[in-house]
Amino acid sequence: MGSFGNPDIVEIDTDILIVGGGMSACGAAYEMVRWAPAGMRIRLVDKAAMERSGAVAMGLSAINTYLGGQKPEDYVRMIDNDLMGIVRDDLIFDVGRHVDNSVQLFEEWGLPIWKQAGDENKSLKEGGKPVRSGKWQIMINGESYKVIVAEAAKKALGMDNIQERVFIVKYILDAKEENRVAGAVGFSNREDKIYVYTAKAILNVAGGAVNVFRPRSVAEGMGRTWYPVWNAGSTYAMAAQVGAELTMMENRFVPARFKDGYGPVGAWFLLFKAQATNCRGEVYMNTNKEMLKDYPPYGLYPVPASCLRNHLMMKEMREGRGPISMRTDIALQALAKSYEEQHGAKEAKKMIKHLEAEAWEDFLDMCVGQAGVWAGENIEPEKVPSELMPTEPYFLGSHSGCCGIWTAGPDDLAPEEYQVKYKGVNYNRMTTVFGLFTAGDGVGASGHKFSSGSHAEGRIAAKSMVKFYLANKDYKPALSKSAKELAEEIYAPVRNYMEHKDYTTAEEINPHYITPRMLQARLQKIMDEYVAGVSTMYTTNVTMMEIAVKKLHELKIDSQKMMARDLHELMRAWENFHRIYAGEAHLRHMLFRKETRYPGFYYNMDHNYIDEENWKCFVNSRIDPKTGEWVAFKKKHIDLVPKHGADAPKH
Ligand code: SFD
Ligand code: AMP
Repeated sequence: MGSFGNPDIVEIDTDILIVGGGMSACGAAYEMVRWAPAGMRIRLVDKAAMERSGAVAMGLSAINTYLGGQKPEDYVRMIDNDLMGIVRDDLIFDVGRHVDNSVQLFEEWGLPIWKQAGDENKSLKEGGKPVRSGKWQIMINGESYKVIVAEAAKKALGMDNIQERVFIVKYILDAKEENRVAGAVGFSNREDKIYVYTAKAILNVAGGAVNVFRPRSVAEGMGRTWYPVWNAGSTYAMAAQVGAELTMMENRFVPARFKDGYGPVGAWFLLFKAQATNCRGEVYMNTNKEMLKDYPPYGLYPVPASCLRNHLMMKEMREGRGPISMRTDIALQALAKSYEEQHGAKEAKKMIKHLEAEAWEDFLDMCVGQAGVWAGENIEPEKVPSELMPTEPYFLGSHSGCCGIWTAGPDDLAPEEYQVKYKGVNYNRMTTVFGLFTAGDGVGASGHKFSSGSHAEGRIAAKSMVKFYLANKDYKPALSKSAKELAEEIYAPVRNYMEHKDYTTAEEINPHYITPRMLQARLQKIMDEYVAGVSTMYTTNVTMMEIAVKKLHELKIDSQKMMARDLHELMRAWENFHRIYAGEAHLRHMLFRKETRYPGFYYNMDHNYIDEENWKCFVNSRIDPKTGEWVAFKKKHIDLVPKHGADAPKH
């Protein structure tokens, strides 16, 4: 173990600190350099290696947000409906009007984007028409998507300004100025080093939260989930701990995914036009259509919301008509038949081979584990269907969910209620803690950004941060805790281990400490069984949630006894601290909202209905950083784009 346990403390002063190296961070790094005045110092810190960090690590096969000439207003309407009417129109519109430029840059940097016949050699910028899987989505050859985007960010920022494999543990408030972020602290997961940063502004973009709930995967498969296992709710926890207002943390995303491999379904539903059926071969989206009428106006939109699609599927599962199957067989055979009819047998043969390759590539590009399941189970998708399953819940603000942090909107769109001002000036994407910004999964109440929108939002935040820096150049951060105190706090799990390890002969069993793995299992069990996880088929009630509050309280006390035998385990310990906070925020918001806004994501059986009159509002919460007290409250929702009236799309 060498000198492990006596970390060097490295203090770094910078102007801007970017925490995370994912899509938002890469967008921010690229954009910030373009606006930064000479001499402005920027530093990016990622817990992993940027080429393969975050949600896009494995690559993607589609870019889910590319407007390509469609109106941002329509993009707002689609998202408003998908997230059951409670979103921030200003933030969404802002992403909508900027996102295409990010996609065009990806192409310029080398990302292959599928084009329609005849446009193969025309870039998007030159007017080349992409192959659309859906109204908003385009297909890519994206195995190396993240590598390409990270390379551009690294080139812009320079490797001297980037630190990889440093895990940020917490933000630190200024010692002199109320509600102002002054720095961050973290540790290397490769060397025995603690880093203490001071900064004038911080971008908090450490992704969403996975593995708060017990996953469906078991034993050695536990590392398999849909969203990235290494994103542990740091974004939400670290912001909440310094007093940033969270919003819509009651929202979660429960995607329907290919069973066991967690392969995404979008390309199958949208590009290959597959349908999902119950054990009798019935298409539940048709047979259960009437259920959509229970949720006006959302259920009546041309494309039912993601949670409502689940709602219709779950009825089949609950009533014993599972398994649910994606009819890849029917879809591919239908496409093959149409090729034969249109192009003749010889040409069709080539086209069918190509089609089958595309079906595999969808997973090879984005979720290689699913291709592994197909290979391992001898599944030929053109011959047999594959099972679908709703996954365990995830917290995210960039995909089809909208939990996150409350932020300022753009000056030209955000009404007074949606602005956050520092010294009288509104700063787009600033949280309610001055100097602390966020993007991507961090920004609440504005889902469906996906990879491209997160990149664009990182760029939006970056520009705003430069404005903040310029207006507040004289600020000198003063940390409210000494570097030594912070180092001791971070290494507490190491101390727990060192001090008590010789007490028993079985290293993992000890009355004085608990392994991060065990603590995580306990958190997941509480969340799963009481807070509407898979074991109760996503149902809970007020009594169950109140029990969970007590259990989480005990868990938090015991979490102080987590141990760490090495740097990797230390990271596991701190990920758990973050997961607990993210989980608690979710629970507290769910308890506060007295309705079931997202049937199909979770059901509060004491209030199993939508109450538009009383609950068409944001639920926000805040921890008082001085007392640790957590309060939840309502915040007014404002429609800026007309929704279900005359302007709404027709069936
Ligand atoms: O098929 C710390 N996503 C999809 N987006 C698309 O555009 N198309 C798709 O096809 C999408 N699909 C999909 C997607 C994700 C996944 C996992 C799969 C399939 C299998 C969503 C996007 O990927 C997602 O919206 C964005 O990536 C979100 O961006 P951002 O920046 O909010 O998060 P990130 O990229 O995960 O990056 C997080 C970074 O933070 C680091 N980090 N660093 C320091 N300290 C800490 N404490 C940290 N904690 C985390 C991470 O290392 C990472 O760099 S489909 O399903 O629809
Ligand atoms: P997914 O693969 O489920 O993450 O979805 C990728 C994209 O396709 C997202 O924009 C989803 O909203 C969209 N999508 C997935 N399934 C459907 C469906 N059945 N109908 C309409 N849109 C869908």
